[in-house]
Amino acid sequence: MSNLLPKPQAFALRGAPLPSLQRLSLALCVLLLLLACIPAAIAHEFKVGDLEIEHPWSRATPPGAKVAGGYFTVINKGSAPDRLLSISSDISAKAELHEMGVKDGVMTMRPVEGGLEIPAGGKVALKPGAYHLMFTGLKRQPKQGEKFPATLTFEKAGSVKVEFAVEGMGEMGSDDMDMDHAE
Ligand SMILES: [Cu+2]
Repeated sequence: MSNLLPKPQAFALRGAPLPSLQRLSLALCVLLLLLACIPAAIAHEFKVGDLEIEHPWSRATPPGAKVAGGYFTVINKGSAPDRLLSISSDISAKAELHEMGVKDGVMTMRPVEGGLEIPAGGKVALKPGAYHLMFTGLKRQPKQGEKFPATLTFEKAGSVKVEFAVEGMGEMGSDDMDMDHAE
């Protein structure tokens, strides 16, 4: 007779699925909150496929300058890595992807070979002193306060038109490091 009574563990097991359901609904709430935030950020953010390109910006250049930097953050919300392959803009003859590093104690800059990987679920920031775009052969000087269009091409997500907001000449972004580009 006593064998028919459920064992105490059985109750414990039945209760088990609840915490994971709570976790799931918490995750849904967070997701909804994030979605609700998107309209506020739309001012200067671009999307293509699983990628988000946040705040592309450049810097005003002195008269006669032939190069200007380009900076932004790419967020990959997808489950596969993507690659930034090329950039084009009417403001310059060419646009290159550069990375900076220290070689023999000297800060150097070199083109990124084969594009810049944007890891799945990750993000890459292009900023002064790190990865950055270089608009070379400027056709005119970007002016503080304006925006100029450019096209970014990714291996999987394809091409997207963005606008670079031009900030002041001394603007360093989040890092206090920059260097002149010999051209
Ligand atoms: Cu550069």
